[in-house]
Amino acid sequence: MIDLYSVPTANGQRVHIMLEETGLPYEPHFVNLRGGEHLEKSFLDKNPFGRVPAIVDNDGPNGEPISIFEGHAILAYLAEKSGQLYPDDLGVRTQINIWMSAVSANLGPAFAAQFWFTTLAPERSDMAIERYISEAHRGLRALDLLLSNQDYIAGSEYTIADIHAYPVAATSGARLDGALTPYPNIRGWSETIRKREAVKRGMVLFTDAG
Ligand SMILES: N[C@@H](CCC(=O)N[C@@H](CS)C(=O)NCC(=O)O)C(=O)O
Repeated sequence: MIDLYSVPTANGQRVHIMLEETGLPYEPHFVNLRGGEHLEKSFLDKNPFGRVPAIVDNDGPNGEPISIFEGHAILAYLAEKSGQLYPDDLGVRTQINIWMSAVSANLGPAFAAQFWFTTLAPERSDMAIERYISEAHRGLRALDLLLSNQDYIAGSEYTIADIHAYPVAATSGARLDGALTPYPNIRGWSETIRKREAVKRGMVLFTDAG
């Protein structure tokens, strides 16, 4: 059994979708960030950075429990464990790794900073807000360009790279003024993914919590 520790944000949703897609049995645990649960010792034992999502696979390698954090690492682990959504072909895998890294390093942090400066910062900074909105658009433009030539991020097949990027478009992208209007290829791709039953289940997990 896998224990999932998460919240209903883009970072969490990609892991919820992946668990639903693979059909691996899991038990969901909502982490109350406002209440500081992510900074308690019991959670830091799972992720010393004190961030969700994290999973604990009680039946990990050699039958030992393993804690995993960072969405990219969790998706890769679940794909390897289940043998799904991460094709062996080196070219396809490389394309998956490029785009998962790009989403983790560029798009994800741009939206995280945009959210922080827009809604949480004690003082308003228009320069910071503009900077991170512009970085978010830069990432979305790149993804839209990629999807102008192919159905999915790694080519013709739905993979963990799509699961990694989808909530950034569906949840974080929806926060921008005009949402995804300038990105017809992301909208088309997103619409196809949205219809998957596992995606529907993953996207609503915890939405009525806390
Ligand atoms: N790079 C991490 C980002 C995780 C992250 O920033 N999670 C947020 C919630 S969406 C969090 O735990 N924030 C609490 C904090 O930073 O104190 C990932 O991809 O999993």
